[in-house]
Amino acid sequence: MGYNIAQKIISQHLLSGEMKAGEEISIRIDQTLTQDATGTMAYLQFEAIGIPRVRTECSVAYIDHNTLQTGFENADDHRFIRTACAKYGLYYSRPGNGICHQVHLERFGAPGKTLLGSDSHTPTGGGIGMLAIGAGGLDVAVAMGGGGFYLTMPRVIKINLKGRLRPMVSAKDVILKVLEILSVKGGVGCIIEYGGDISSLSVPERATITNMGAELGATTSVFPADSVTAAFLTAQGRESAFIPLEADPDAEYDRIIDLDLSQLEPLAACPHSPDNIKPVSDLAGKKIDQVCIGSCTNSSLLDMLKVAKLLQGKTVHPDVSLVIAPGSKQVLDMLAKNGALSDIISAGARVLECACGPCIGMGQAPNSKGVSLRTFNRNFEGRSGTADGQIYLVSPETAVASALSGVFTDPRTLDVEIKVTLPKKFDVNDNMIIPPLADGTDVTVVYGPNIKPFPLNTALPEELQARAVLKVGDNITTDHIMPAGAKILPFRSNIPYLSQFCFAVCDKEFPARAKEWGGGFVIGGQNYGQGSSREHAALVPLYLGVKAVIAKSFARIHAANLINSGILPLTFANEADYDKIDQGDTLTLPELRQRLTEKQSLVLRNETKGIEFSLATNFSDRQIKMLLAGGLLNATREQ
Ligand code: MIC
Ligand code: SF4
Repeated sequence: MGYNIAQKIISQHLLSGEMKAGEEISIRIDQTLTQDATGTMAYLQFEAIGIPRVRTECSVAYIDHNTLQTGFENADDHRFIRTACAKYGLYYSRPGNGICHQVHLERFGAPGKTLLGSDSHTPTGGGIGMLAIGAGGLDVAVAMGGGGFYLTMPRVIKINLKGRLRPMVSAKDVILKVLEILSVKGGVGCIIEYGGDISSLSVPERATITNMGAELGATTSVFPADSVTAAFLTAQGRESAFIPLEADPDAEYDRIIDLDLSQLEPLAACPHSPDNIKPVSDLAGKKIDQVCIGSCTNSSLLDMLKVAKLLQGKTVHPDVSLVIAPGSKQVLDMLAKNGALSDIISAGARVLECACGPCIGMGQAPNSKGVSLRTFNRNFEGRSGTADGQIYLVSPETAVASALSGVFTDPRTLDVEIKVTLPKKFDVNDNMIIPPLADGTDVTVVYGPNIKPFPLNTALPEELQARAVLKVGDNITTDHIMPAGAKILPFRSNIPYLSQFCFAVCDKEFPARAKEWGGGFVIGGQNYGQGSSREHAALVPLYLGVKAVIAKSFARIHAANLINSGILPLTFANEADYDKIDQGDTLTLPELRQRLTEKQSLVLRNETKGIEFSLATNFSDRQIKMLLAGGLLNATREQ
């Protein structure tokens, strides 16, 4: 039997385990990336591991999230990361150079390579044929030190494409359609592999699609590497990085979904979930307040050229604020040189620096109850910075058409034709990327006062007894658990400070209650911890004394982050048992160490209700070791 693309890359990087769906495997990581909001923790952890220099082919630290600098914290963190890069042998992409995923695609991504990034949208690299996976900072720190990355061998779903997108229908509409089909948990445990007739899709379009595979909960998404990929790499002056990559003709898939591009129409993900999809034509006429264009999903030169063309000679509607953040310095520079930037500025767009910006709530919060159309990838409640903001995810074409009219507008109703092609040569100027030093031993890493030690768990006791300190429903995101945004994000290196905001979106009293009750258990529904890779959503609960999360199911990265921190992610053997726990109940997990070691199912006793039921566990030996030791760092030290 032949291999699909995912299996090909995995087999070439396999360090341990069997390539059988559901089995734990580990793979060698060629490249890593971090961004600043997860990076500070990752470099502190790298230091704690104690390896003098990174052992990957290439590791890059980007500064793109925390760039508002309303106080000293952001700039201090940038300096910490810059000096850590110099000491430990990493590339440093300076603030202003762009969003990690966009820059990595332009300047470092390469087909057939593995990339591990401390950001959930690392699968953007799948657009160029990489196996690019998002993970918590500690997993990335281990990979930087040359350690393998452990994951469950995923099932592979093929999306078989045919036809071509019609005018004004966009790559964004492709992935919104896939989200409609599969939902935000439909990709859990899977790699999404695209195939069929992909020749009409450019690399940036493919990257938009693989980027938002994160919203499916997928391990990653990947496209073949073909002549389109080769042309993109050549245009970036990196033709030597190209290798062709396609699935074997007899490759097998766990599921095949046929998608006819020519049948797609402009779509929108409605509040507050990326899989809450409606056709834009159904929303037509609805008044809007704000439009934001950018983020790692839709900030490429191709996107921006389309936007500029549609804005040319027009003015943004008086009731709408239009903000645009190009994805990288290369994009912004080329827009400036070819005049497209002037079209954007004259139309009245507010041009932001090349960074994540409003996507992570760093400014540009909409007005109260404001309807905001964004080309971003997440519309979780409160993420925009306005608690009752109504965020819709749309394509750049829909975004501009609506910004001009002041209401939701299907871009196909515009009387314009846009034909935009990528240049044969991008303007390459890596002057904002500081390459690694040959020898960093003499460099002193500089820590600012905002950098506080991260919490470390202790070995698991034989029995755990605590109260259900919080009970939440399905699809809880890491933005619920540990919100971001302008007021909180600057404190990513300061867990004690962050802890005041833990679960603030669900229950403002949670941090105080957790302190008063001495921590406890969190009870969750389906797909607990979906969304970002931020390990702060594990470290902060750890700091507040959370011992276990008992849920119907978990998102991949968050479950791994919990285990790395020594917090037990446990699932109900019978989902209906979720109803048998109320917030405040006292719960006991007896004979914990013994049952885990012997791989028996765990028992949960609800002391308040006088009942007990079993929990399903499916931990690997490695995970059990970590849980017993109180997390990955403790387990490593024990070894
Ligand atoms: C996000 O989009 O939520 C983030 C901010 O990029 C996160 C990482 C973080 O929380 O720092 C992600 O997607 O992993
Ligand atoms: Fe940045 Fe938004 Fe992309 Fe996260 S999703 S990396 S915040 S642009």
